[in-house]
Amino acid sequence: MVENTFLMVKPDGVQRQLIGEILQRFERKGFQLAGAKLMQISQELAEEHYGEHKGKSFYNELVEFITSGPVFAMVWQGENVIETSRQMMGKTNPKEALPGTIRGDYGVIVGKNIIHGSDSPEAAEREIGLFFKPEELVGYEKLMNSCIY
Ligand code: 3AN
Repeated sequence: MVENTFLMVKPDGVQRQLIGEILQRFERKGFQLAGAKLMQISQELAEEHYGEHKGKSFYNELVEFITSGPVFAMVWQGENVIETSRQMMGKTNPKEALPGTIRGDYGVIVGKNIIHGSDSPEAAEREIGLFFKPEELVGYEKLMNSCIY
């Protein structure tokens, strides 16, 4: 089933110039980029995006960090992209993320773990809607029977 997911290079990944590396991993895997933008997250958007973590010990740190510099927001499309992109990112804590995953290869601590990715179809729909207007996205459905599928 073709899905869309929301992925975001966090401020640490942008500052470490990992946007190209991360784009390349998802492109080479065979997923298709349906939208992308470099942006500064406002306090309001950060609080909405991370609403489920409100009240947790790391919530303030999380909001402060995600608003600390530009992020690179993306929508990726493909078969099973939500689960597969989570595997490609690796575990939340880079200490536990396997080598070969993005967090396993580039991250060290959980507070600076390079990338965000939606963890369910519901989260993907919510997060895409928070970050992108429908007219900022493209679709590849008509090309799906070409090289990859
Ligand atoms: P994931 O990003 O893998 O879905 P979540 O949703 O559990 O992980 O956590 C959201 C973000 O909160 C993580 N990407 C990480 O930056 C931060 N975070 C999670 N747990 C901790 C923690 N114990 N200490 C500091 N930051 C954390």
